[in-house]
Amino acid sequence: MAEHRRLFFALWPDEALRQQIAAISATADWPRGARRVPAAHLHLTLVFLGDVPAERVDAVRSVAASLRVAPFELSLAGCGHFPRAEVGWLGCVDAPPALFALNTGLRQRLRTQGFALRGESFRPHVTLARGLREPPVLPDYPPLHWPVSEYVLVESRRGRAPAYTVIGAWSLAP
Ligand code: 2AM
Repeated sequence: MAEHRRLFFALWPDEALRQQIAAISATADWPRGARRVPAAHLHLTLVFLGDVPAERVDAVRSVAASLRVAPFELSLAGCGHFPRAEVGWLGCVDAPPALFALNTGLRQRLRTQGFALRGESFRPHVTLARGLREPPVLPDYPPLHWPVSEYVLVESRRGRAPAYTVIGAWSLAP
């Protein structure tokens, strides 16, 4: 069978922000069975591609390189729950148009290149835990400031503990 790689585009917080998010997650009251996302894996998914034939990864990189979006700032606040996926997350309040431009720009270009993407709407969030049947209960926390200057392409390897590897990064430019 042809080799495939499981890929997604994401925003990857820097170490300081990751530690802030991890600290919130560490003090939450998680029910039994919830699987917390390790600090090193915390991210905001932009577009999930799923399994991509290895020979098409260069086309994915070209799509990323063809996009021009200016740097922007995010504010993480509050929390929420996707009941079907059973994930609990930190929300993104007043997300700027540039974030949606990045999502739409990537999706449109990927589709033009023949990549099949699901039609789901984009709800920016940072997943904190999986296997969660009920909404998370987090401590109160002040909004987290996230200056975004790049987006990344990530490979996800399945296993008992999934492993994420950043395999490409592109700078946002005014
Ligand atoms: P999440 O952002 O809600 O956690 C890698 O699996 C990343 O892609 C995860 O962050 C995950 O969701 C996101 N993702 C989006 N759609 C997915 C899907 N159909 N299957 C697996 N992961 C998906």
